[in-house]
Amino acid sequence: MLVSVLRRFSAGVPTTMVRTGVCPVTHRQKSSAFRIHPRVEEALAEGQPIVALESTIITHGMPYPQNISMASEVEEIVRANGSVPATVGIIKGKVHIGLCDEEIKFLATCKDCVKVSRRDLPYVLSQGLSGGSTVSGTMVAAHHAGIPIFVTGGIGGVHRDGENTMDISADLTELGRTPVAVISAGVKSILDIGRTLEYLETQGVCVSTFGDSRDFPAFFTPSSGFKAPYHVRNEEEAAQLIASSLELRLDSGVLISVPIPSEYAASGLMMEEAIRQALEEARLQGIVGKEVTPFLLRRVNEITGGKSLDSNIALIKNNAKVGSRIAVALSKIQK
Ligand code: PSU
Ligand code: MN
Repeated sequence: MLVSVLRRFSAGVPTTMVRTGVCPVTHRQKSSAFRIHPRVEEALAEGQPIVALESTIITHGMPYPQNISMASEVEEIVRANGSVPATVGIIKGKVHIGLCDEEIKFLATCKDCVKVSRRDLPYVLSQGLSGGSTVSGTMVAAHHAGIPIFVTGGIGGVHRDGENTMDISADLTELGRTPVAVISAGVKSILDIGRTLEYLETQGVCVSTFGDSRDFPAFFTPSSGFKAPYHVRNEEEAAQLIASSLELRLDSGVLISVPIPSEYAASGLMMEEAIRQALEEARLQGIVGKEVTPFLLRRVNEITGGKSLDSNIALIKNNAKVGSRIAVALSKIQK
C-alpha cells in the first residue's frame, strides 16, 4: 500500500482521480519506447484486472465514425465489468499502453496511420510514425506491460490459398511466442479456418472455445464447421486455464474464442457470398501482403450494406464483457 502511494506521488499525477479516457499530464517512463497511461500503471501496481485492446481495428478495421464510437463503448464495457481498459496504439513513435480519448480520436481519423504488427514496430518507432497495433503488435505491448489478457474481434490467420501464397498472419506466430491470452470471436471465414487451427496447434497455442460447445466460431457466425480442441464453460474456467498457462511458463499464448451471440449472427450464406466476391476482387486488383485483410473487411462491409459491420461491433462488445470478467476472475486467482 505504502509503495503504491509513494509511486503515485513520485509520478506527480494523482492517478486515482483519472480514468484511461483522460489524457495524462505526464508519463513516468521518459526514455523507453513505451508509454504506460498512469491509470494502467496504477492498476498494474495494485493488481487490479486490466484488459488490453488493439487499435488496428480503429485505424484499418472499421470506417469513421463507427470506429471511434466502438472504441469508447468497448472501453466503457470493460470498465462496467470490473477491469481497467488499456487500448494500445502507436503515437508519434511511442507505443502507448492505455490511450486517452484524444489519442483514440487521433487514430480514428488519421489518414497515414500504419498497420503495426511485430515486424513493423522498429521502423515505425525509428521514424516517429503513428499507427494502429494489430493483434501481434498489441500482444508485444501487453506482454511488455505485464497485462495477461487482451480482447479483440477476430485474429488474423492462414489466408485462403495460404498454402501457395504463404500469407499467414503474424498473429499466429505471436500467439506461439508471447504469453498473453487473446479473447476473440474466432477466425473470419475470409480465412482458411481449418489450416489456421492446424497452424495454431503447430505453434503450441492452447485453443479453447467459451461456452458449452467446442464448435469453433467463424466471427460472424457461431460455428465454422471446425472444432476447437477444448472448451471452457465460464469466466472462472477461462481464468483457470490462463493461470495454468502462466504457471507453466510456456511463453506461448492462449486463444479463447467466444461465439457471436445468436441474435447478432449474420446469415452464413450472405457472408460467404460477400467474402467470395471480395476475395475475387482482391485477386483481380492484385491486393497483397498487409493490405489484404483491411481490403476484405471494407469490401465485405460494403457488399453486405453495413450488416457485417453491425455484427462486428456487437461481437466485439460481447468479447469485451466476457474478457473483462475473465480478467476479474484471473486477478482473484492471482491474489
Ligand atoms: N480481423 C478483423 N478486424 C481487424 C483485423 C482482423 O475482423 O481489424 C486486424 C487485426 O488487427 C489483426 C490483423 O491482427 O487485422 C491481421 O492482419 P493480417 O491478416 O494482415 O495479419
Ligand atoms: Mn498477411
